[in-house]
Amino acid sequence: MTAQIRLPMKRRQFLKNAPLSAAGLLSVPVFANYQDRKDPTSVTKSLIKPLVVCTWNFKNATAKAWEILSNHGTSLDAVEQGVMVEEADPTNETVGLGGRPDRDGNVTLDACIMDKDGNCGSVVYLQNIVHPISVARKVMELTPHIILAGKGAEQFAYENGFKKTNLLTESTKKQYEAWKTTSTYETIINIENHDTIGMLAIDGNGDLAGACTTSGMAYKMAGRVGDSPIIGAGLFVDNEVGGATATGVGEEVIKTVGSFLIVELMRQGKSPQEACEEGVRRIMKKNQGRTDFQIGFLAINKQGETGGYCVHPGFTYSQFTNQGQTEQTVESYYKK
Ligand code: SD4
Repeated sequence: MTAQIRLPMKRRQFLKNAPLSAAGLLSVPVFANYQDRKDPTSVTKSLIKPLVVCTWNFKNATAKAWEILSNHGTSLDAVEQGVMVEEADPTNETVGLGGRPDRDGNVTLDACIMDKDGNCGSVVYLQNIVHPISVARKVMELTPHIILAGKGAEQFAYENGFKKTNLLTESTKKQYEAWKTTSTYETIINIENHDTIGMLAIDGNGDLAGACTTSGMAYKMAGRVGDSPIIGAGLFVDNEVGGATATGVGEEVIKTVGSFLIVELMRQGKSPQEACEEGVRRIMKKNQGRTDFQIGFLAINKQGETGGYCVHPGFTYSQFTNQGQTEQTVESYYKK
């Protein structure tokens, strides 16, 4: 049995493009038998399902994932095929084809995927392959390992039928040539508006999966690996509790093992929103007064509640449920 409630102010999130929200007020379906979060692992059923969310407003990606979920597909297939939409989009300059290169001009990709049983696969520093997420899935399913790096990952990809592709586009090549003439390397806040895609889904069976894929920080040092392919940092899923993913300056996310932290906070009873806020606060505590970086966390719990929080205003996420597709703008540690 479902009922509609209005969320308290603190938990309210703001909807853009929310065709089903009335008069600008967010309401979400909740259920009469909603369980106490104090023991989230006792919840064996997802109450809002299917559900998919991803970092930023990647509507096409959540639409693709929703197509799979609404046709009784698994959350694993949904997150893989969902993020593949962005990997294949040459205009997304932080993911896959058309991703910005490192400072030597090479596009190097990081990705990981995690399923309902806690299995995971990851590729780091992968070149010349449009869909690192699918290579990561194959690492998970076909090898005794979890992470393959660089040349070994690329070789494994070719052995599994992936084609060699030049990932540098005319646009990213031009930008790189311009950057070389002007810049010494430093991280500039929101230089790339951090459009890494991290996606979390619950399928019709109530099972969770997640995927995260990126070309990393633009003009990074050759060999640099960020948080996105590191299980527990850029992504973590525990089918008993929930999942979390991150976007932004990966070094800071790795230092707190951010996504794992958020899932563990949810295990202790926090809502996804509260857990994301605590995750950002932990990072800011270690970086007191520092304003020159962005991080956004996104989380869902087993019940299908969602939440997000970021350092600076501007982080949004896309959501698709049987109530339709929305873009949610999350609150931030620093206000405008
Ligand atoms: C990284 N977290 O490599 C990624 C960057 C990112 O959009 O989110 N870019 O550190």
